[in-house]
Amino acid sequence: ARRSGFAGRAERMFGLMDGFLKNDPWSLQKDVLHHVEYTVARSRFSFDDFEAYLALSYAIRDRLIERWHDTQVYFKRKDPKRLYFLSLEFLMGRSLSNSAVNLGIKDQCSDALNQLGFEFEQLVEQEGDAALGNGGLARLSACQMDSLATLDFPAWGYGLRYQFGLFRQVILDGFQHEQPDYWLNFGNPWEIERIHVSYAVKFYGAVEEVLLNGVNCKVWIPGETVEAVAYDNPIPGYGTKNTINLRLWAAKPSGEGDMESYNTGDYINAVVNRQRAETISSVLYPDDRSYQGKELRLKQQYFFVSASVQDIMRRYTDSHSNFDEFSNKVALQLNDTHPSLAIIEVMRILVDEENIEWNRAWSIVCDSFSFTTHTVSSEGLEKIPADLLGSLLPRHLEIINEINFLFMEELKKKLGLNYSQLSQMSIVEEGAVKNIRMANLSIVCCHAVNGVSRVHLELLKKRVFKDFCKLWPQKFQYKTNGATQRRWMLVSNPNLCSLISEWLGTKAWIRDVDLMIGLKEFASNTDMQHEWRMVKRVNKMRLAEYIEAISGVKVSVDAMFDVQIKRIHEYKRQLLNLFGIIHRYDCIKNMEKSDRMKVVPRVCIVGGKAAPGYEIAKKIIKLCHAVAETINNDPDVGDLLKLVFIPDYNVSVAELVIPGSDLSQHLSTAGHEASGTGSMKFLMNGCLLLATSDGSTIEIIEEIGNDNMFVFGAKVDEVPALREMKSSLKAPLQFARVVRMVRDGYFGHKDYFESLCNTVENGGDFYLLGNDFMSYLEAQAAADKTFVDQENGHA
Ligand code: F58
Repeated sequence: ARRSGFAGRAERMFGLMDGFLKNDPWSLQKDVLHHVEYTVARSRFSFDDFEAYLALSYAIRDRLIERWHDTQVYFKRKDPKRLYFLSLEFLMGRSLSNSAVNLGIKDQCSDALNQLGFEFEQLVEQEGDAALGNGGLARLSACQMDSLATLDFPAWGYGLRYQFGLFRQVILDGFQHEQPDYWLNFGNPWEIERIHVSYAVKFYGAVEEVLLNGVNCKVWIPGETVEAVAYDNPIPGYGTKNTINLRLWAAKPSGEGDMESYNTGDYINAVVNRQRAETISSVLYPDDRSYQGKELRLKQQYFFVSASVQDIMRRYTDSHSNFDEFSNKVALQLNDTHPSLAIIEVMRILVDEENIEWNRAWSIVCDSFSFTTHTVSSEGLEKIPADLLGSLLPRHLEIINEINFLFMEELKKKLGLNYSQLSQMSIVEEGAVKNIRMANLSIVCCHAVNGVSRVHLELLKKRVFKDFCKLWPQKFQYKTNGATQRRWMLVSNPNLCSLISEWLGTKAWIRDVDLMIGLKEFASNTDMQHEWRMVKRVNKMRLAEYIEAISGVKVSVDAMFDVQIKRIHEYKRQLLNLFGIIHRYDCIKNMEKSDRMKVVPRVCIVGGKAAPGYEIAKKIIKLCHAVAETINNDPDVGDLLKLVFIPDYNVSVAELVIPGSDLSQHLSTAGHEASGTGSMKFLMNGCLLLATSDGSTIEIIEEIGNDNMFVFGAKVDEVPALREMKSSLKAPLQFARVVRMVRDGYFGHKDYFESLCNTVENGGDFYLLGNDFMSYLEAQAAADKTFVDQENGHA
């Protein structure tokens, strides 16, 4: 209730300010031509698609800036509690279409362009993705920014402006190769460089004790300084003027100490060394699950945290003379543990620079910070070698040790001298290499810890953070992930949206997705079914064209489009999908010709990137290509079965694939996917799900009912026992047969695939593919049946 009251006030306030810039096609066209001539510096009588894309983007950005200013002025005056979302990753994808849609000016833009001889949809294709993240966690950050803006929150996101985003995946002879993502090479019209918003970030050096006003104080004398420069990316809400900011930091050499190094005489070396500062924000780490304690990664984390915290504190102290109100005005939300050094940085500033007494600083920090975890296994938790942290950030290590000391003392009082438990909960992991456990640090210092689905919270309670949950049950909660319907329907599937708005008689569902339930009453309406199917068919045709363009494979839109797109990982079990496809192929080959008529034709689509060092994941990609090569060229099979791998999967590819899918697969071994968000995007687009009972799927099943999806496989609670029994379980014959085909070289590359086969046989099979195989095939058969029913008008 508080939120909507607030939103109402914001709306009234924003309503008072009518922008300078008009949004009719004529004004837009004038602005586009202005930018062609004066920003892109091309003649307004001759410019190409890319230049038109740039000019249109600048024209839209002007409108974003206007709203952004109004938003900042409004919130500055109101001084509400602000939400700061700190994340090392944001997968924003493209901005043009999304901005035009959220500003409500897409049709006007189209009209303006048509008169100039350009097409909006074609210009959209000129934009590269902003891929500043790996996978689900990073795309969730982007969706959350859209929601925060739309729901009128006074929120800002903070992140890193990597010069190279997630690597580009190039497939050569079926093998993945990685290439740098030169996303900034042609400029980025969506960002605003703020050279005057910059902060010095310090590293290395030592801590010294000095006497200040008769008191012994710790002073950190850093050894290196780098400058953080802000790049702002305005994020518009839908149906509101609220436009929030995503502030990304880039590293630049610092001007500090220039004279000294130049005076030493080695001018060239001094300049070259300074330039090295830029490496801090140069590249995103492409690992989607685990960490190595790398110095550069730690530098990135602290660089981003230090700049963000300085910026946040500056904004706070602009209007407050002390820190009494800090936690009432500032909420710092950490996206996983990657930005958790922010906690220590705030503590350090309060204690060392603001001279606030430790206990008071501690309570300000605990009240301000909360964090979300996206991990299900203890092995996936982030650890940083204490030596590394101590050399890069000596004062921060001291503060961590002090926090841990006080925490251990408190624990001893509560638990007694239970050393095993104390050592498990300690922030510092003792051993040959001393590590700082960033999750333990975050739990101890934050007032709230949240999981990303209901079962995720249960797993946190039962396994990952068992002891902490017992100690502080009130801290732990969950917020099941979501996906924004603005990006995943309005931008990517406008025809379906028009249909929904027409049948519902309102567009209100675009801000409040629950209203889509109203469609239920039309579910059996044959007109609606027909229209729905036509929309799907057009989307499938578009996807089929794309598939042919990238792979040369012609696919029939009458076939079921069966899709699995996500990062390649053993736990996500793309291998189970491939084994299912091989089984299907084998069945078709071995059946009587007359029976082939009964086979439901399928186009199996797989896409995703493997982390560059993840050998098994790379082999899965190669196997997919090898199987596709055999199947797609087998005349016995024809249109009954096709397999295509979509290279370089990213947000904009997902926007094309999802609306054209009939069935989507989410096959994680139960208990391994913290939530999963892909399934939600498919569902919104009227696609059936074939999934294990894992992560958010469990809640989806409760919402839509078991009979509206194909659920298979072991349940979360069954998995541990199955793993224990694994060596005594015999894999079904059908499973053994498909693995044997791969082992024996049916798809070539016999030696190369051997280690892949070993992961699922000989007592291996940690992810239980053999165990789940038969129920997977049953679910697939049920999907076939439903698809035929639907084609016959029974669905
Ligand atoms: C994902 N985590 C979860 N991590 O796997 C997924 O179940 C969940 O839906 C999603 O977060 C959003 O909550 C994930 O994507 C990463 O990519 C990290 C990036 C940095 C390195 C460690 C993994």
